[in-house]
Amino acid sequence: MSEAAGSRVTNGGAQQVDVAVVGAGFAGLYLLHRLRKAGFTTIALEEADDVGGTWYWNRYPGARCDIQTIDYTYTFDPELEREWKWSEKYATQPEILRYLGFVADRYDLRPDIRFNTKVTAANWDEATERWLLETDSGATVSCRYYIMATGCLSAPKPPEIDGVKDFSGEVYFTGRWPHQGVELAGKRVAVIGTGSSGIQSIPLIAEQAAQLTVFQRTPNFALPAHNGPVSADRLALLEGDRASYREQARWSLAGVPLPQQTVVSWQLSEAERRARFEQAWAKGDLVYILTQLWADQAVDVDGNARLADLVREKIREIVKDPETAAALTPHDHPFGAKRPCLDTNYYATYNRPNVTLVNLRQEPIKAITASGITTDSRSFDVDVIVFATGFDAMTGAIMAVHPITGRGGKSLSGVWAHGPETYLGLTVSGFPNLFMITGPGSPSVLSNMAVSIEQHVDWVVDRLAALREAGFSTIEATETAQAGWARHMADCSMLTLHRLANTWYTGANVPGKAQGVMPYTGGVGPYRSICSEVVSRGMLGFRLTGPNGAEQCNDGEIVRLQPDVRLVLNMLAEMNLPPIESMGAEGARAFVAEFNKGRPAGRPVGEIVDGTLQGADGPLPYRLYRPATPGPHPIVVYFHGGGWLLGDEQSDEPFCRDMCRRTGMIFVSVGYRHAPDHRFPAAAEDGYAAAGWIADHAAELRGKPGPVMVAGWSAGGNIAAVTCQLARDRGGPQISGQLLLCPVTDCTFDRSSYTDNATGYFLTRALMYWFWDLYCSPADRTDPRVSPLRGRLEGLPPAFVVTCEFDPLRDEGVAYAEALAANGVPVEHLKARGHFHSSFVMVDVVITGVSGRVRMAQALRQFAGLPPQSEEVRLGRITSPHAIAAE
Ligand code: NA7
Repeated sequence: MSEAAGSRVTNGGAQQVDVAVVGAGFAGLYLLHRLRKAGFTTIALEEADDVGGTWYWNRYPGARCDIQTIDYTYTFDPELEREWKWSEKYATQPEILRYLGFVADRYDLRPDIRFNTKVTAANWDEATERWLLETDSGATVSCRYYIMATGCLSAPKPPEIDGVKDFSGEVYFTGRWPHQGVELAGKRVAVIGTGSSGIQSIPLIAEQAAQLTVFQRTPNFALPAHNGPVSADRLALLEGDRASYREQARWSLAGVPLPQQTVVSWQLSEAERRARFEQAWAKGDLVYILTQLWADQAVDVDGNARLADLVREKIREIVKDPETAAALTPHDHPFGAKRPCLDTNYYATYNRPNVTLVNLRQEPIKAITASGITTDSRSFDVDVIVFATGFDAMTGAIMAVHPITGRGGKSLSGVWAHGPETYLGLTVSGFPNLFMITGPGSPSVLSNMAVSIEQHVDWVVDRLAALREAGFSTIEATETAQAGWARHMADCSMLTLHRLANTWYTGANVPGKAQGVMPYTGGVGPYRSICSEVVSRGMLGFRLTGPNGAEQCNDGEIVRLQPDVRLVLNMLAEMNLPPIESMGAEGARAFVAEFNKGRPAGRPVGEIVDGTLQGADGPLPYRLYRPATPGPHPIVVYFHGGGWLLGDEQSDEPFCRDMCRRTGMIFVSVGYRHAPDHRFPAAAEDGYAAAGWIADHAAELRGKPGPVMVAGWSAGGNIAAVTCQLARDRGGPQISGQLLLCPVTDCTFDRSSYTDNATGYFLTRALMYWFWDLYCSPADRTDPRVSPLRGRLEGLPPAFVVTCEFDPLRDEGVAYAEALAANGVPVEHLKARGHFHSSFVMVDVVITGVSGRVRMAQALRQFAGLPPQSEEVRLGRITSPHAIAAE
């Protein structure tokens, strides 16, 4: 045991340091190095007698990393990278442990680590603004900052099975495997658990044991690791340009430099999908197969099922006994929603004569007895029981290991009783100067941990140095910021399928634990940019205080946009486009056409027909989208967006296709005339004429005769609203409902959404001014045919109005919905939080728009007097949190 350089021991006996760290694994070691370089006095407290963390404890046979080791490594020092060569694609536990020991020695970290020391309590002292730590050795530590580098999988889960104490044989836990190894030769061994630890160890245990019985509760997806030397192509990539390789990893989604897939599964033929899958299967790379097959594999149940089915086929091919194969085949969770495992001969092990699989779903364990394990239907006498039953993940090591008491005597376990709440996964409101590395709310276990650890550590140490520089002594997340982060976390997790599985990611593996997706699912790169944004916005969401009453607090939420909207807007910002209004009408049209060209048209519908209808002053083109189901279908007359100037009957094709599929209705998108050649009221009169023509020709269009519905986005929403008023006043056509998506409804620009969202959300105030100028002279603007809010609103068809939070048009849409309701029109209003003007029509990229479109489709079906469609019911269910996918 040694004392941190520069630290002091006071009269009370507590060792005084600037920063105390718990844990000497990957995170703790790098923290020590960075803190020391930044000039902080530091000590790390470590329960084990050596460095290594997870890799110190998990010594079971076959323990390896499941991210390729050239990626699962420190990158902060190119010299270190040059000095250490990994021997395998996936290093074994002993090699990783040697590496961490090498790092500790190379940077002379051991003098600042107090081994064999467990923290037993941590208390925030308001008066001194310091944390006081108690330890099992009796020594105490006083520190300004307290950092938990405790790892995500360090607190093993108790076995939860009666009778373990009665067992007369040997008991081992994979997470606490004896250092001297275990002699299994000739023994009858039971393994309980088939997560990564079970799947890695079972093949090796089977080779040694006389008889191995595996007790499986839930089958897991496993993929061959194809371990061996580091793959030559990856190595070449790394060595070709190490700095850029590492930088790409830092900005990637999972912390491994792989591109983002754009092709979705239904755009590929079955043969193409199979070829991609076979290539991935042969690669033996978890991150590759989790991200590189098709873009919808991790976000869409159908896209995921296409991949999961192929993995299931492989299991059936490898395992000879069909009953065993069936038991080993997962059906209760999407592929990747639970962490898939990398294996070496796992499935083939069940073809060995000395291996038996017991399916606990059919015969649950009743108890452990003196001689072995008893299930509902059998007893198994064994000499050894290996528990590979996992961990109280993410919060276990932080919360359960020792009481942490923050401001006002509040305990962390009390505050987290209903689930962990953090700001950025790094801090907790009410716990000043406490940090967590890879805590709940950080990308951590859904990423390459090495990359996430380095990012967290750099961010925290840089902040501590900046606080010192600015003369602040405390830092604490605000409640607003923390609540905002929880909302953002929930928004992100709605995008993935993790919420559809019961896993240690969600806390479901520990009886009684609060449930919810704990890691940040928004990706490593986006997370990194958010952390940087917190700093660039003056430590947004943190309260900083210092001596003599110094205080700074920029309160607020760091991400208010939906996560995919944020990505789209960042991408658009990076394109540095000139303002659309500066392009001129022709230039703007060409730009929009080019922009749309790059986007997929959308999923197939039954039929697409182009034709011509009669407008107010001559023929107009239309495009009709017909569902694949038998007709005749109700008809929706659709008006595209584009400020009365841009777009055409094809420009909202992804939205029309999507809505056609969801509603089971015909969508007829009208190519109305555009400004500036055709100014007000051309578009309005065309809209009205088109609705009449379509209603009159419903049978010819193979639609259902009778009332039609109207729908439109933006200026198209304006035309749809106006059409309803004109139809009422001019004696038809009959309109049974209106869907107004971000409609233009009025000609005043003084509502706050015009100011709040004037720039930065693609549709700008300046662009709207330009549209208005080209379409409509000031004298005409109060005409209800362009400002329907100024028209008579009684007697209009029921409406579904959608407004988006970050849209200049938001407040006039809100005003229209309210005015309709005030005039007795049945109105449903969707106020889309975190969305922008284009959210719902960017079908291919703004996935969080799905639930809104589900509601729009339901509304249209209701207008048409139809029951909710079964697909909607399904989509409605899968978008509700914590539902289990039963497909
Ligand atoms: P995991 O992945 O949590 O796996 C634990 C396994 O143990 C899993 O199959 C569990 O089944 C099973 N288990 C847990 N408790 C019981 C009881 N009481 N009875 C029967 N079976 C039980 O932990 P690992 O250590 O394998 O892996 C953790 C991570 O480390 C891994 O994801 C990688 O990231 C590295 P269940 O699924 O809960 O039905």
